[in-house]
Amino acid sequence: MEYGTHTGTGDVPNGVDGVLPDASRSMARCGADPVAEATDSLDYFMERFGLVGLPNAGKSSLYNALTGGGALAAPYAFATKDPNIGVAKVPDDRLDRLAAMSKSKNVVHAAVQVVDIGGLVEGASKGEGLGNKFLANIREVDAIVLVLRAFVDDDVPGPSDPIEHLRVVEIELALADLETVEKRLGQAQRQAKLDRNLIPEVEALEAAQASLSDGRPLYRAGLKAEYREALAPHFLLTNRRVLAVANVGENELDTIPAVEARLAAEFNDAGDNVEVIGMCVQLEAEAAAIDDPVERAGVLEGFGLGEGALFRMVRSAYHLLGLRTFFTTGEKESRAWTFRAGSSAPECAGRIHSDFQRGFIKAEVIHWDELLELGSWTKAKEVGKIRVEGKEYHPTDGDVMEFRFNV
Ligand SMILES: Nc1nc2c(ncn2[C@@H]2O[C@H](COP(=O)(O)OP(=O)(O)O)[C@@H](O)[C@H]2O)c(=O)[nH]1
Ligand SMILES: [Mg+2]
Repeated sequence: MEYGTHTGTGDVPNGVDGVLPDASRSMARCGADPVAEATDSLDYFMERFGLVGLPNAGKSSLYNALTGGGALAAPYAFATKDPNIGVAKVPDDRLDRLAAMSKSKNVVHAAVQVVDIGGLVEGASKGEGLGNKFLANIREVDAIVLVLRAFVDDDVPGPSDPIEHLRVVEIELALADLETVEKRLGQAQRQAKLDRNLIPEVEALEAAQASLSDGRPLYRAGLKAEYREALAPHFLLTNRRVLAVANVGENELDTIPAVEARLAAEFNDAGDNVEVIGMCVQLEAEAAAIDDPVERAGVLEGFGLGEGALFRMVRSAYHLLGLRTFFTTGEKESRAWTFRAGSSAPECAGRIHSDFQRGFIKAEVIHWDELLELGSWTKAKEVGKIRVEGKEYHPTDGDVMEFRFNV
């Protein structure tokens, strides 16, 4: 019987079989850094963003800016050897302030996986380019980042109108989905004659078919929530949220607001499913490659990019997926943890370790800004500002928590 708390010290219980991936289990035996262990296990629930777009839109440049440079690349030991999958951290000023308050030795930001999905060309849905491999990769992501070229450069082949890029990309994705939907629809219609429970699925598939055969992706189709849910098991490419990035040229930074407005108007039927952001990927990538934050800030300033668009982009993508953050903070470590909006306290505890969820007893909670104002956990406790919450509690974005559990 173990009884413990998690206080942001990163001391995940050791010797728990069947929970951590093999690599980190053996690392535990070698007495490796517990933080590295925990981050390895995190790969298992990190959300994935897939970069999708036509050749020369700037996908690989954006991928490098997000995962390879000094700005956002997260210090995660990464299990996969796939050069097209990387990790970007989610910048969060609240975490930095909590870490300063606790004088934490370690600061660990939340992170997302980024996948550079090459191979989308006109005709991809009919097997052109990478065809099926492309489609398989894209099915594995939680959200799609459409990279749409808006820069003019005679040395780089291809159209430079983002709307033209968007048209081609959307047609390919919609046609691929149409094929999946029609295959299933025929089957479901036959089965529904014997099993009336399948009727809602048939209706959802019919609604999807109507939109897709007009070349309209499902994120624009205004499908009701029940339909989108009924379609979820089919892993359709366009039944998910989209972040559209317009890649504007380095000499056209002043056009960013106009390009964003034009694209946003183009997505006026997509509601909350799409967010639009304009940036110059090349300049962002150059700045991101600089490790020293002060020097990097200077370069961004010099380019006229403010804090840079990468931060804004990752934050938008994170929110688009309905992801929220809770914190743990202590001298050893302050850390941001990702959870889905609406999760319960035990589910949040499970983000740290499955034992915390299984043996959940209670959570001690305070909102980050209140804690910061009081100056320390001890002080907050003294003045009775730490709440004790049970299994039914649903944490909110910005909660700082300690869990008590029993395994
Ligand atoms: N001038 C200019 N060139 C860019 C910009 N972004 C990307 N490129 C160039 O466009 C080419 C294609 O970019 P890449 O990231 O490889 O595109 P991908 O095919 O979508 O992966 C490369 O030569 C980049 O250097 C930009 O903002 N301005
Ligand atoms: Mg590329």
